[in-house]
Amino acid sequence: MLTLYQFRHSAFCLKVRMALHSKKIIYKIQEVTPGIGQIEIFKISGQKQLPVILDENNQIISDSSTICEYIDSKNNHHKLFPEEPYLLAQAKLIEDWADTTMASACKNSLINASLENNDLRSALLPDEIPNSIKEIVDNLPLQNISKISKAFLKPKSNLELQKILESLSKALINKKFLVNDNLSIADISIAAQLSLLKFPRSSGPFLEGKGCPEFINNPYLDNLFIWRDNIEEYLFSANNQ
Ligand SMILES: N[C@@H](CCC(=O)N[C@@H](CS)C(=O)NCC(=O)O)C(=O)O
Repeated sequence: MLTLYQFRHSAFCLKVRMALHSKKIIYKIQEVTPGIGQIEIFKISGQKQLPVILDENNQIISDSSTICEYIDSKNNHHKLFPEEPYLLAQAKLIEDWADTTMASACKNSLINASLENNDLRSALLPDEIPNSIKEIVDNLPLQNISKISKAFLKPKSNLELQKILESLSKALINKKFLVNDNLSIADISIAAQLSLLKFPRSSGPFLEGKGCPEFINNPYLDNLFIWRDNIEEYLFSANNQ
């Protein structure tokens, strides 16, 4: 069986889980501890980032885009990368934007939000970390760090992301999928990064609905988060396991 090495709350790992579910591929998860656990990842894959997969033939693949292309080639159920060149180009351009510009803006926003919110900060720690240590992290006096970090983070990048996502939200009012009329890598990549702004059901009860207040409380983004929840529901619902 295929093994996915992951960090529980990584958007790139969620992207791969979504791709695996869309192709109805059975897999097992190996949670990796940030830092120490990445030494093993480096040994097996030659780099330290997650996600990484190990397939039935002991082949190791890293990078979510490469992994998704590999997953898509495994069977013909729900092609994630459209065959028609124009649609393929559209899907890949959206995937690339989600994985780069969007990913870094979402990460900045989440870091900022978690500096200000104790609950969010401890819920994001890996499950294996004992509660006693989580409590210490909860009580760290991070308010001053928060002020310093705000001075370094560019608030502009957050506003630009909000504007683009508002357009996307509007564009998706009468549309189920971003490219043509089928689920593609474009939908999965955007939906996965949105998890950092407002955690979906698949992030578990402690995180579901939490995230970055300026996105969660923006009424123009309601439709986008509903669209994301529908995609999650469709991929992760019991009858699609
Ligand atoms: N381009 C990579 C990015 C993966 C990535 O940034 N992974 C993060 C987790 S979200 C990571 O492993 N960070 C730990 C590190 O860089 O040491 C992909 O698409 O898989």
